Amino acid sequence: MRREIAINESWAFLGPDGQEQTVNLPHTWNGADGQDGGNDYWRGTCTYSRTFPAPETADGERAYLEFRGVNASAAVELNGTAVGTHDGGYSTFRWDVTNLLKPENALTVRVDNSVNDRVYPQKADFTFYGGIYRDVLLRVVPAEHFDLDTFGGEGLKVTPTVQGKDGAVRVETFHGVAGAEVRVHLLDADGNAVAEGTGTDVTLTIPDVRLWDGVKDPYLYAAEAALVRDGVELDKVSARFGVRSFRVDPDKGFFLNGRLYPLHGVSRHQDWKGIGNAITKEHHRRDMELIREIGANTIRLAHYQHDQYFYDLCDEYGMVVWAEIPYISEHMPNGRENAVSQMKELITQNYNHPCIVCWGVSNEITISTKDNKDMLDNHRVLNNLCHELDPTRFTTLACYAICAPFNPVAHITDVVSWNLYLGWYVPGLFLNDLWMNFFHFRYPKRALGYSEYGCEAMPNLHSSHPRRGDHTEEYQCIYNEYMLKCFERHPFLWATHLWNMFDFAADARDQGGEPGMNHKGVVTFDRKIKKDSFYLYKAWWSGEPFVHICGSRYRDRPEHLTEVKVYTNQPKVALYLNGERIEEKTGEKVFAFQVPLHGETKLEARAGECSDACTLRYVETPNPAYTLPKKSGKSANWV
Ligand code: GCB
Repeated sequence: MRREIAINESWAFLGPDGQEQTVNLPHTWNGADGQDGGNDYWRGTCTYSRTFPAPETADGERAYLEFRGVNASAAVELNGTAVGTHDGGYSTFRWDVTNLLKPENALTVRVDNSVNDRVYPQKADFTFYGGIYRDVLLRVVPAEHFDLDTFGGEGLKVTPTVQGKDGAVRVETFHGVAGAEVRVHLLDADGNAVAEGTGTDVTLTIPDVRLWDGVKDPYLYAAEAALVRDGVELDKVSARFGVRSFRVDPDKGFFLNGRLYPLHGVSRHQDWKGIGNAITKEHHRRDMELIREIGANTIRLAHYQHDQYFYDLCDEYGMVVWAEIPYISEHMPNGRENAVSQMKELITQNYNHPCIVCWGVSNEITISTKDNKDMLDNHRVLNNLCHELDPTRFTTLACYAICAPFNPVAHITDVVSWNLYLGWYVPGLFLNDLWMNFFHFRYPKRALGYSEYGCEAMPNLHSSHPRRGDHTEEYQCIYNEYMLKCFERHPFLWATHLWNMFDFAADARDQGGEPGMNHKGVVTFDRKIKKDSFYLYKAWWSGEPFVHICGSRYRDRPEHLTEVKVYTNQPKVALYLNGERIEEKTGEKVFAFQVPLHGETKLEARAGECSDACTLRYVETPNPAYTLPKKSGKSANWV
């Protein structure tokens, strides 16, 4: 039967400095220099090599060498023979290497993240960390097995649909084994069989099906398929799935299982401070924990395919997911083959995840490419490919702010979204209302979403007079308070995705603030600080009772009367000053108090059973550490 051997430990790594060292996977060579600004992180080819003993095999079993993420291109050699090459840094790929195996094996992987004109991404506001940053496995499978040779898939495709109270589940399996039949079982979450049938393309019914119902009840079933000949089981595969229906209404928004289910959530980049993309399951779990805490019900997994484990978490916690390929910021005439192959891999590898509802075709392509035939054709090719490989989901794209509403590229996919930073890169928060109204009026049948909006903040920067561009937590709060109300005024949006849940690295970025960093996160890059805006979202989206005093990091204030904001999802907040109750307010989500400040003052906010406390201090002169030295503006080396 099938088994897996991880090949993650003790690789000899020949790095950018020409020195060899021993490393374990996940690994990247840009963990430090890809995060410090200057657009000078090392891009080139490095080599990983190691030896491993041949796995024990019997009865003609086959051994596949599988890579779950190598950025960006890989050339693999086993025992001196070229096994294959792969372009694209975010997907799984594998080869059957059985015929090359010897008792002791020498494996060499040349990994290349250098600049070129054919593998996406080449231009974008994030760092393209080079390395083998996800697992490498040796997968031993029976001689006669389900297909493992097509775009990194598992040879099993599950398509569930809701039919009244029942679920109709089509299970397709792929194999080239003569004389064998496929026996399919559907299991509930406790492992009980709920339906069974035989065939490579069979549709089974789950009576009284329990739906995968978003964050409230993300119920998962499993499909198991066995390849059988003459009563003997040759191979077995399984996949989890969820039964749900969804649709988008351009006037009302997103519907899940027939009910209006407004999608409000965040985007996620996968990198962490100091370790880049070389993250572990623990990092993935922490990210999901924070996204759940804020109360999001959707995640845009930007700007590339994420780890399978994270899609699994999204399935388990009921997050509705936008999945996409890194066809971003620039159309490359030589990049079509790669965009197509990344899309084929994305869809094949993720087809069974109930969390995914749409495929994102591109992001901000017009930022550096004028409309041209080849670019538009490429969008049509990708859009058609998505429909062909997966007629059950819709397609979308994220348009650049300066892409006009009538631009043809915005009218190719099934729905459309815009990345709009009105009130951050350009003045005028009110422009968001105008923009949404205009688009909806002009294109009433075209569902519109906000794929990105956001504002930078560093938790050490503060002001009593926050302004656009100052990177203070206080302006980030003003911006986000406006946007949340604005979305409420425009309920027709099919989804809104805050850019971004976490600060992330973009080595080419130098826009004031910390070079190499994008601080639009509501949680810091190390995931240690939840900025005040985090709690604003929590107040809007989460039912978990809490109260939070904003500005606790803005401790030294040169004013005798200071505004203190409190975010909570409770209806009443009482404020205590040095233990004395000074005021109670009734309201919703955002409560602003005018607080007298003399010397050191202990503040406590109480709301229901919850409380939060901090200490503020009157100072004569403003603390210079709270101010950003340079001015920010929309200019980045990558544009
Ligand atoms: C965008 C891009 C995203 C950037 C973001 C920003 O529209 O899609 O990759 O990071 O703007 O922060 O400017």
